[in-house]
Amino acid sequence: MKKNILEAPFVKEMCDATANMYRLGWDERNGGNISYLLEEEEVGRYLDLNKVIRTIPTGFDASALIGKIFIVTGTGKYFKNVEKDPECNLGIVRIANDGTTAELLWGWSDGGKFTSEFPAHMMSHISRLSVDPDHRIVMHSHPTYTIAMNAVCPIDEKDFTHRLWQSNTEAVVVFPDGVGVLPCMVCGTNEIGIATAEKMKSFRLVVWTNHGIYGTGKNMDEAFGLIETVEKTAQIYMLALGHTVNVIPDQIIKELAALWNLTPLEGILE
Ligand code: 2HA
Ligand code: ZN
Repeated sequence: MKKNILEAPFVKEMCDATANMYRLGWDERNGGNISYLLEEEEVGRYLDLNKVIRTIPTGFDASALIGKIFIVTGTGKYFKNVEKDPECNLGIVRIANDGTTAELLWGWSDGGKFTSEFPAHMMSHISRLSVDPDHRIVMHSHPTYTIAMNAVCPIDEKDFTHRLWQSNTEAVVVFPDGVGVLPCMVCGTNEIGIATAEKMKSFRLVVWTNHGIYGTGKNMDEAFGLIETVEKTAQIYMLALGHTVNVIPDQIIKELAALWNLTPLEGILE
């Protein structure tokens, strides 16, 4: 007897994350998407893993993820609606043996499919897993102040990271590894997926200029907490912009990192 999937912790986590992100104003309309790598054994308690509802072409080679199972938000779906109808707004897919097909095991009950940013998500999972075997989450969002910062800052990830570290003492402690920055690109393509995944080899956070941000982590709290800290810091930066008389000195940023045994990304601090 299989357990009720609507009570699965991973479904609840997707509902909670999307609801929180919507209420923070980060994910208007169908903005944002999340994918979460699940354990086969865990999913097997809720679903018959031999029962494929339908198959969906991925449009890229995900061979490095063959057999891996993800719960993913759907294309065109609104974060605000996930909690009240998870089975329509979410899907659980397994990457098939050909590496280019996703097998739908549950969800998208209205005939839907995964987010348009599926390439960026899957390619980012491959990159993060190559540096951290405990990695699980890729989260994409459109937080307001982070995007506003893109309008007033050069497209330079070291400079962008420095401005964040200078604005909030939490910043270097939460993301000593910095924030990767991509220029403005056409979203929903394999090209932006490849560029994002390249950054993800060294960053847990990647900004898409004039669009939004990606955060990753071992669990929902880590990915969410990274984006939340960038966005809070970006809000401080934007509120102070044009009036700034104090920024956090590099020496203090270094001491904050040292206090927590963290190594700040090189080439940023004096
Ligand atoms: O899913 O956020 O980047 C909508 C988006 C596209
Ligand atoms: Zn987006």
